[in-house]
Amino acid sequence: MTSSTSPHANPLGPWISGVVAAGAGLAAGEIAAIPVSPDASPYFAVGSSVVDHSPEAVREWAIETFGAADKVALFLGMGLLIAIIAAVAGSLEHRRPPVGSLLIAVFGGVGVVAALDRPGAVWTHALPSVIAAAVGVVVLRILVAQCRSGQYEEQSELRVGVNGNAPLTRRFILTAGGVSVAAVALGVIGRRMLADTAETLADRARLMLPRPVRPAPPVPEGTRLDVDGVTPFVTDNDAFYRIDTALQVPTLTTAGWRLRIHGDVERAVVLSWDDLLAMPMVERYVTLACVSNDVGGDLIGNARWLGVPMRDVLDLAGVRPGADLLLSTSADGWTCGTPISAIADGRDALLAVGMNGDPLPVEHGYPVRQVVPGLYGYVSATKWVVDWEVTRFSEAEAYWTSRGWSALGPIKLSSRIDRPDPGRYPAGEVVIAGTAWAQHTGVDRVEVRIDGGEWRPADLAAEYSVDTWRQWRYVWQAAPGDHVVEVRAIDRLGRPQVERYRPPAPDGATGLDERRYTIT
Ligand SMILES: Nc1nc2c(c(=O)[nH]1)N[C@H]1C(S)=C(S)[C@@H](COP(=O)(O)O)O[C@H]1N2
Ligand SMILES: [Mo]
Repeated sequence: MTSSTSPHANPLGPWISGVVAAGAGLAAGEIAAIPVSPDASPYFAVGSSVVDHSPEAVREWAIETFGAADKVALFLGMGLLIAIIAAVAGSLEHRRPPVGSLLIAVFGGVGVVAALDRPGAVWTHALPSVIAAAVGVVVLRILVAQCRSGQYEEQSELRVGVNGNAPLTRRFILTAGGVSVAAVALGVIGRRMLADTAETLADRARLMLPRPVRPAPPVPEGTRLDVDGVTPFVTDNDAFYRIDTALQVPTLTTAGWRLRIHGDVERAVVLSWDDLLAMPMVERYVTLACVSNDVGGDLIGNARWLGVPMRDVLDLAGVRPGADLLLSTSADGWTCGTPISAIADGRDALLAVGMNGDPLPVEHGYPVRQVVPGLYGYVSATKWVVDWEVTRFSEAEAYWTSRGWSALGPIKLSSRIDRPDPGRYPAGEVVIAGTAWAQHTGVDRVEVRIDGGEWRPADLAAEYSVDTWRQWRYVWQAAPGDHVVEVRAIDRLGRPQVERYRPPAPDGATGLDERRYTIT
C-alpha cells in the first residue's frame, strides 16, 4: 500500500516498549530475588500485599467468585493491570520523556514498599525491586528511542503501515522481540528457582510416618449412603479444598522444621521433627471447614489426620495461669489465635503430620499443621506451623481477627444439598441427598422441606463421630411443577439450623441451602 500523506507515529511502538520493559523488569526482579528470598520477588511481594491489605469486601468477592482459583485470578488480574500501566508508561515516555521512566520507577517503589512489608523482611528484600525498576527504565528508554528514530527512517521511505501509521522498524521488532524472549526465559528460570519445591517434595517422598498408638476407628459401612453424587465421607487429598494467603507455598523440610513455644509458659521449648515424632501419635477423622464457606459451598472436607495431641505439646512448655490464647504462626508469617480451652478440653486437637495415610501435601501444610475439631480454619488450622506463643485474647490479635473476623470461630451447624443438580426430572421418585455438619456437637437430625411445607425427616447415615460430617438422603415423591427443596439440620442439643441468611463475615454464614427443580 502506498500513500502520499506522511504517516503518523505508530502508537503500537511505545505501547510495546512499555510492556516489554515491564516484562524485562519483572524477570530481572525474579532473578535478583534468588539470592535474597522468594518473598523479595517484586511481583509476589506486591501480590501478597494486595492479599494482606485488600478490603474484606474484595477478599470475600474473590473467594466467592473464584473459590480455590482465587490465586490464579489474582495473578492474571495483576498481570493485566501491569500490562496496561506499562503501555501507558511507554506512551508517556514517547510523548513526554522521562514521565514513563518515572512511572516505572514508581512501580519499583511500590515493589520496595511491598517487599519490606512482608513478615520477616530485611533491607536486602528491597534490592530486587530496585533492580527490576532499573532494568525496566533502561529497556524502556532504549526501545522508545528506537521507535522515535524509526519514525523518521520509515517516513523517508514513504512506507505506511495499517491505519496510516508508520510500521514498526525491523530494528525495533528485533530488539523488542529479543528482550521479550530473554525476559520470558529468565522469568521462567527465576520462578522455577524461587518456587523450588524439589527439596521439599524429595523430603516428603522419603518420609515414613509412624504408626498411631491410637488409630482411627475404621469407617463403618453405614457411614456411607449408597447414593450417587453425594459427597464422599472421606475427601481425597487432591480434592481437599485449599484456602490460605500463601501465594508461594512455604517449602519446608522435616530436618529444618522447628516449633518454638514461648510466651506465658513455664519454660520455653524448641521442638524438632524428631522430638515431635518421638511423642505418641493418634489418628482421627476430622471435618475441616472454612469460615468463608457460604451456604451450599464446598470449602469443607473430611480427612483422617495423624498427629500429636496439641495438649501434649503445650504441656511440654507448661501454660501459665491466666493465659487463654495460643497464637500460632506459619513459616510465611500468617497468624492464628486458638482458644487454649479448645486445645485442653479433651477434643482431638492435633499437631498433624499425616493426612489420609500420607504425609501432609505441601499445600496443606507440610510438614506440620494444626487441626482442631469444631473451629473454623482461620482460628485453628495453621499450616506450615513453626511458632506458638501462649498469650491472652486481651493482648493479641491474629491475621483474620485483626481484619474484623470474630476472635472465636466455632463452626456453625450447617447442611448442604449435594444431589441432584438443579434441573428437570420426571415425576415420581427423586432421591435428594447431601451432607450435614455440626463439628464437636454432632448432627442429630436432618429435615427437608418442599415448597415451604412441613419439615420432614431425612434418612441419616450412621454418625462416625461428632467431629465428622454426616450424609443424609430424602426420597421425594415428586409431582409435576416447579419446586423448591430446602434442607436443615438439628444438632445433638436439639438446636435447629438458623434459617435467616447471613453472609460468612464475621463469624460464618447462616441460612438454608435450597435447590429448584422442575418436575415434568
Ligand atoms: N499458614 C496458613 N495456614 C492456614 C491459612 C493460611 O492462610 N496460612 N488459612 C487457614 C484457613 S482460613 C483455613 S479454612 C484452613 C484451610 O486448610 P486447607 O487449605 O488444608 O483446607 O487453613 C488455615 N491455615
Ligand atoms: Mo478459612
